[in-house]
Amino acid sequence: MLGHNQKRTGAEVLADLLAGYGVTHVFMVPAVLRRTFAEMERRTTIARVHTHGEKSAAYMADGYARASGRPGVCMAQVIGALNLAAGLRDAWLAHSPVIAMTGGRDPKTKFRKVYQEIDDVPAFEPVTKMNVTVDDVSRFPDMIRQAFRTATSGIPGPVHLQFRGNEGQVDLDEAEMEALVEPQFARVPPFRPEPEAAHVRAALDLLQKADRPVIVAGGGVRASSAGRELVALAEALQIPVATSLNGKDSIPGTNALSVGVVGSYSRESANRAVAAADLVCFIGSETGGMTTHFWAVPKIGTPALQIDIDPQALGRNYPLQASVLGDARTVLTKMLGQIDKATASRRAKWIEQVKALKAEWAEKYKPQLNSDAVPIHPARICHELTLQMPDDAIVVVDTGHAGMWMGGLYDLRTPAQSYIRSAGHLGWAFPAGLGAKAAMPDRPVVVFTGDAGFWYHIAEVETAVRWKLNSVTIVNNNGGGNQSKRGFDRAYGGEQTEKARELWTYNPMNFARLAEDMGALGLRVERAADFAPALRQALAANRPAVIDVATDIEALAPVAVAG
Ligand SMILES: Cc1ncc(C[n+]2csc(CCOP(=O)(O)OP(=O)(O)O)c2C)c(N)n1
Ligand SMILES: [Mg+2]
Repeated sequence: MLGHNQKRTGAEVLADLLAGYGVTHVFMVPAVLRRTFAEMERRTTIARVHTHGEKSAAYMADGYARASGRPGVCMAQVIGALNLAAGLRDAWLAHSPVIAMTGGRDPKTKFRKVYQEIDDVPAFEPVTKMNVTVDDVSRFPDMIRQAFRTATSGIPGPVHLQFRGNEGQVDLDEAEMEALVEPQFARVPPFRPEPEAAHVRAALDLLQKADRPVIVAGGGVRASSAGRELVALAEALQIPVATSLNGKDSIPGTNALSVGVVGSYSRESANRAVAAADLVCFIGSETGGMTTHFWAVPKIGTPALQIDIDPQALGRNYPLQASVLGDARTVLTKMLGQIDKATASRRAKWIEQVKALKAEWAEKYKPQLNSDAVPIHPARICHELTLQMPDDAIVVVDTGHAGMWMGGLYDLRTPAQSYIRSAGHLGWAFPAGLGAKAAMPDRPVVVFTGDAGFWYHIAEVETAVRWKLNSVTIVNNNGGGNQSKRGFDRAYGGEQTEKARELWTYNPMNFARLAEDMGALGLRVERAADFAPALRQALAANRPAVIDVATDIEALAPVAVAG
């Protein structure tokens, strides 16, 4: 059929395809696709990073994908498949293009109680855009192409391929195959769908006529790399910009029009500005619970318009006065081509009002941001990071208080800085940071996590050292999962008992010492003034670094305001 009659193994073809799509690392726990790994060594330069758990392998692939826009690949044999599936959940929530490969059932042995086997496929269903079995080796090329196409196109997201055989031994089989690559799907976005001109016009008219508009930029803006166009439009028309946590790096926090992250893990000035708006323009946002503080900010019924690549997102939670279907950057570019800058002046009063909201926030948090307290106040770390972060850093943030502290109090200073965050899973950030560093070795990667978050995958410090994945991990070490403090106070009807602390506190731990024992640089910081020099030392270390910061267990992150 292909005119050369040459048979090739699945392993050869899979190795060639992955290399052809530009994959530089795969993350896995063996044993899966062993022959493919041998072919990778022979035929490619792909690094085969074996980790201490399948979930962290999935998080590494996710961090790799979010930092670079290129699909991240992770793998597990049949017994590890559900551990891998668990790790795809954050990628699913954050729309990250992860390709998961597992070993799976062989028709010869299924239903015979073969060792380690269950039917894993259904478990991947809720966390993937495509969930398929590859039972015959001749299907390797088309299924791999479909995996890259699906992971990167439309709203990106994870996919799962289950290869026949508990270790995917179908890769040993031979067939006439060609390792044809479609480079378009090697990164996000493969397409930039054009909007309808009339829809762009209608949306722009609304924005230009509004007296108090706000833009809410979501993860779709970063997926489309539309930050520059977003800032250009906001500046030309004088429209304040709030972001979701996923969209935080679409506008530097230091920009005069940036009001911060809106929603639940947010900044007061953002919630106040969005609540006071007479028109909210959502761009690349799901308008989900987290970004809208469970649909309280803005209130449902606030005049809204929406720009999105997904028709099903348009109007899901807010009735719309206009909607534009298309790629964010393309839509914003079209708008910029026909704006009337003169309309900006009608918003002068609004801009003054927003400035006052920002100043009020800055004044209120000044003492925390500059605190010299011992143990250290976490807000001070956020402020130091705003000041000290390298201009091209990738910042990777865990959830819980870490997400609240950094989402609300940390500011990116340059358009070249990136920000990615756990979409809900505690423990995501440290392994995701290793994946980010694998994908973008020339950029500094700085992780911010709590101690409970760091405990999850602490064994991966050894992986980081082994693979020279030189991220810097800052552990906000308060000796417990203190986001739980408020919840347990409530559960005990006011104030929890001393004994209740056993539900959320840990033994004191020096993570710097543990990190050193595993071969990383470990630095312990107990006074705020020592943090900046430690960060500089860690960034220059040329090996993975863990900065263990002793912080105040009583410090509680700011809670969201409803307006
Ligand atoms: C997989 C998972 N399990 C449980 C939670 C609930 N949770 C959110 S924050 C948190 C504690 C966080 O502790 P730590 O990382 O030390 O940060 P801190 O709040 O102390 O700053 C927990 C248990 C979660 N988000 N994800
Ligand atoms: Mg903690």
